[in-house]
Amino acid sequence: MSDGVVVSSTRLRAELARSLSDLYGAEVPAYTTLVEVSGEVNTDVLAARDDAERFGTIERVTAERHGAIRLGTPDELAQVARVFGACGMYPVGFYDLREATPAVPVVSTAFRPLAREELADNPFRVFTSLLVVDDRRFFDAALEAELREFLGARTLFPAELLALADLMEDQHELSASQAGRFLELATASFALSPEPVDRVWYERLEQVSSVAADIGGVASTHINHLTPRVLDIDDLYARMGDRGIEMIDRIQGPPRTDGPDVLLRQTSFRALAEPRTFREPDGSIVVDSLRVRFGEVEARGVALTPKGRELYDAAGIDAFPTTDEQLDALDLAYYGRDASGRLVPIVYEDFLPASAAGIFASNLTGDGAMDATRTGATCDASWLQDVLGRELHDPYDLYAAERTSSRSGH
Ligand code: OOG
Ligand code: NI
Repeated sequence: MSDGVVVSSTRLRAELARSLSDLYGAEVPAYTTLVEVSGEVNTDVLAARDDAERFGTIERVTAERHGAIRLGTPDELAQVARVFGACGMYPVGFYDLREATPAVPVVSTAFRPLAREELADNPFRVFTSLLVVDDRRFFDAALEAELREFLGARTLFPAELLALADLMEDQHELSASQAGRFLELATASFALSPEPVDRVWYERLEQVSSVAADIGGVASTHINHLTPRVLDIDDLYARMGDRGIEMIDRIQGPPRTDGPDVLLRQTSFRALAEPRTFREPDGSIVVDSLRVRFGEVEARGVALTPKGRELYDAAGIDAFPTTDEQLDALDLAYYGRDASGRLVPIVYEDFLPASAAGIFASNLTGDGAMDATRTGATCDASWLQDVLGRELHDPYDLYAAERTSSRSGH
């Protein structure tokens, strides 16, 4: 980026997605294979199917990534909201993964662009989880206090990064050099840290939950996975197998049908052992490994209405009609209309708690230990919104508004 040029939040988001993709590819080489195979599948689907771009242009889909990060404190979440806000990414949806099977001691949201044009330009989104340290089913009072002390002493996002983020949100632009610095600092704050991991502390947390150890056992955060989007996930699954990369045993989300693709389908390969340095109880530093980060891929379909989602959760995808017209007429899925009045599916831009829990579970090192006889801390959507210090958007409101505006000719 040369000087004299100003950088918009849209551009900053695209650059951040690219920069994190370069980082993750360097850290986890199998990710690069996944991106390559996704590109091959997308090229083939584009050549074979007239409607290949019905859920987004090939440019959007090729650049499309979602990341996942895990944080330890409300302050960290409020800070990352400013970093993502600078990139035009806002919190959408509330996911309580403590209710999943197996339960994971986090609540989550996803930062993403809201407007259709912004999603079309670059749909980068980040599934962001917050450890619930005061949930007594997982952490007793003593462990909570130690976690709070450990987490309170670390700084994930440097003050200079946060100042640049606030500047972008105030002025809606940064100079090229400010944007370059923002990207450098933001990318570094999501890189895997070379800092030694305290072995005893990490293992204590791991006994409760390996997600708790990944969050609270280390002094920084990191991208947990970065997920490309593919136009035919069944084909991708088969091709990864052919390349000798072992995927988890299934594709999560609605199985393939003859009807329109709905919601989100995902699959992943299991976390690979990565070298990490540990500090042993005697003070010595040794290189060992951890399996935390993995590769995931996703395919997206039309967003379901609350009525459609209820039907899906209760009866599965086989209960659905098989045409766009019927899905629309029965108010099961969201559609806009194009200039000639034809139905255009509104793409599902969010996540599925059951799949998210499945993704977490397929990569946990043990079951952990939860005491279900105790009660959990109440961390609901309104609590999360207070923590974020900004509106927590409801995905259904966004889809409904888009449908309305598309049909009233705006
Ligand atoms: C997040 C898991 C959720 C997805 O695609 O459903 C997720 C995590 O592992 O931190 O990314
Ligand atoms: Ni994911």
